Amino acid sequence: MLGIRKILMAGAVMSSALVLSACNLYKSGSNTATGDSTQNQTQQQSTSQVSDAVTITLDESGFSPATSNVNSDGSVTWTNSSEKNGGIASDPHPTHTSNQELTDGQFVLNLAPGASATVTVTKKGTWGFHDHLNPSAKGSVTVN
Ligand SMILES: [Cu+2]
Repeated sequence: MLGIRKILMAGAVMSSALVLSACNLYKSGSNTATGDSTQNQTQQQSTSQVSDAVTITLDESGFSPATSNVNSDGSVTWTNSSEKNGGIASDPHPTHTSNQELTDGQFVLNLAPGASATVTVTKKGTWGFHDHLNPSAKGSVTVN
């Protein structure tokens, strides 16, 4: 008789512990989800706003923004703000076969200092690009 009571009590303690931990799991789970979605919204506003036209500037420190989002059928305007010639090229260097829409179908889109050029992009995906004359300068544009 005593043995059965002990087992029953142990069962009661265990099930209340389970309820408590389930409660905590639920609470921390929902807190985490809220934090994540707030963070994602902030990131989207700062780095991945989708628009019909983006301008990507090349200067001595590389491309800015290094990543951007544009709608399919939108445009990318390349601006060379550096004091050197720029050679906009689709990845991968040196074959440039990924997406030459970025360079208006050309192997390299040459930009003199101060020059700019606008191209139309239609192929959806994330496309890497670089400066063919300085391949360590790179970035990507996502076409949505
Ligand atoms: Cu290249």
